[in-house]
Amino acid sequence: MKLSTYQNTAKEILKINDFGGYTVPTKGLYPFQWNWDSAITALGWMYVDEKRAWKEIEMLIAGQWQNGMLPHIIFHQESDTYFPGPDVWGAGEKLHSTSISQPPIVASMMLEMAAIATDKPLLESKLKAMLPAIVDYHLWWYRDRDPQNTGLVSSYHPWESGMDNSPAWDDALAAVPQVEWEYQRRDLNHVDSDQRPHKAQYDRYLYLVDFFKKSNFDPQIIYQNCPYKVQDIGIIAMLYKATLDLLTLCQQFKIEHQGLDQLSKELELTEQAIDQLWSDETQFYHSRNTITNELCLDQTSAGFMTVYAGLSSPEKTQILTECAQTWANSSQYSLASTIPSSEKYEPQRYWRGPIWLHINWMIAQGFEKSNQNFIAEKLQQDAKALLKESGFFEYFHADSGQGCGGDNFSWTAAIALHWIL
Ligand code: 2M8
Repeated sequence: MKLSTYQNTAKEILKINDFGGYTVPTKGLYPFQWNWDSAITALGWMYVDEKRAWKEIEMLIAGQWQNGMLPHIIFHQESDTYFPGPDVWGAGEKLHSTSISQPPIVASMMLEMAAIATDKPLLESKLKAMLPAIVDYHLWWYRDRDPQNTGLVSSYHPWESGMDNSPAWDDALAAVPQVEWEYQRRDLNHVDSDQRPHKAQYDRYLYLVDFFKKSNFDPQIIYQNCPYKVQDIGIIAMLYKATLDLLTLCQQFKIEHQGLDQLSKELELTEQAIDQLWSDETQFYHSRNTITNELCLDQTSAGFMTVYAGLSSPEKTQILTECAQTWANSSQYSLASTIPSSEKYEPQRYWRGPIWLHINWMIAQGFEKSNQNFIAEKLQQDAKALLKESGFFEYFHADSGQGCGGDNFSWTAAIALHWIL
């Protein structure tokens, strides 16, 4: 098939998932607006219609809470194909939403969008209108999720990490009680159960959702009593990178906001604290369960986000480069989301092994900037092969290359347009 045919398919996918200003990740399985999906998808829209691309982020900001949080899901309209929906979350202000966030990459995507924008007046007016809200969003992360100024924000739910059933959360999640009420999952109507999380995990995901509601979404109560609190290396690194990118945009477009100095200080705090998440034993960066104060010693691709963020020192980047090489060569396609030598590696099960192309892209950027082009190239080549062999799936089996999860997936289409094709 010709390159232009793939590009047209990617553009068509964005159009069929367009619900009028926001894009669903894929129809049926995920019928609402997801935070980091939308940020990536906006970048894809730049190759179709720039005005529509900025609209995607406007719709995300439309769901912003007064405290600055941009929710993980905005329930713009009803749907009975997904669970848990707005009734279970019982949250939201101007719009129904969830009460947690997701990896804060929107500022980084806006910087990428600014770099390729051809309509400069549109770019300038949109950034001037939207950047203050994004600054508020970052301030929310640092204020509500790091009240003790450790430099390392906490996540309160595996769904907040975006890497839902990653082995990194196994122990932290096992300590969360399970709901006892009956419920009906809808994801299994769309996807094989061996590609999705287990019931034991859903029982706990739902307990946390209930806990937030019973705590009236009060940040202090949640900070003190949440049975799941993790300093997620992925979120911390992506937040750091996005804060740098946000400050760059604010400077470039002369945005004034009284919180900008605060953001610069937060960057320094994270730089000073990041090595607390390095393990000498595994020679890798990990998340930390702040309830037990233990590192989550599983090796997942989230650890490489420190390279993407420019947070790892040259020495550690060298160690991570060697690690990435072995890791990439241990499955048929790279980069598996869990190290294939782990006994927890499952090449088809969601965030426990499969390949996610947006993650490949971010990790590749990190290694490219560190002059480790061979890894960046391998990730890009494998992404291209997966796309050509299997199509625009949500994620891919790391050994067989089979497309897994939902088909016609928005972030896969967006990353294809921006990086792969
Ligand atoms: C997946 O997560 C949702 C919950 O947020 C789910 O499984 O129901 C994750 O892959 C997440 O990272 C992603 O944003 C979302 C929509 O694509 O699906």
